[in-house]
Amino acid sequence: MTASRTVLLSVPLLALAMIVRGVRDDEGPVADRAAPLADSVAEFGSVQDERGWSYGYWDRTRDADRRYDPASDFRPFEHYGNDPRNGLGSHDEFTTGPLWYLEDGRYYTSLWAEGGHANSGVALGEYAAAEQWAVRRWTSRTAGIVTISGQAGKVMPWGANWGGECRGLIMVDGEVVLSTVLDEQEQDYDVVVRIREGSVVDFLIAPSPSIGVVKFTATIRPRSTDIER
Ligand SMILES: [Ca+2]
Repeated sequence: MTASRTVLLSVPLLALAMIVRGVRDDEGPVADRAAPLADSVAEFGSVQDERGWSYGYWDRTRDADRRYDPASDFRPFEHYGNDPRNGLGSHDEFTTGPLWYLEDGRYYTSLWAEGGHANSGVALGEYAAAEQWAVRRWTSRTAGIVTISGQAGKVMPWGANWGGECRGLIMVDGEVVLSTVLDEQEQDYDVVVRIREGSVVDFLIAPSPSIGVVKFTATIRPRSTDIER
């Protein structure tokens, strides 16, 4: 069963969201009919910074202040393709497609079209004990109010080391606009935010300290008519 989680940021936006969400017809909610500005799955690819999307991580273990600063703590992945040692891309239980990753066989930290994987600060076999959050980034070329919606949850546990929850966060220009538990019940989410031209929207997958295969998708749609495509 799919649950729904909605996060609304302020009274004016709450009012706006309630109005929009209250209007439905056979085509579904009004917000769903707006053509997306961005789609994390459809626009996933092998080139960094293409169509506004980039793929990287934050190494919290090596961060002196242990606080995520989008301007200085985001590191882009350098490797794209398959991960034969980690094996995330070759499991029968789920399909990732090609992945961006940090270092196959040393860290699990990676991203693929529908999701990603953090690395734990707890040592797991030959894997380095480093708390690394996977960070999918979208940089806006427009300004206005948008709805960010998608699905988030752990795809599957792999026994004791991979049981338990992870965390998913969305940050807009360094401000947390969504923080959610990623457990084995996949959830729909949507959040209404104001963005500016050049805004950085980060989708973070964090260990808790459990890790695992996580689905975290995002579609960004305009909420207001002042958005220029
Ligand atoms: Ca920092």
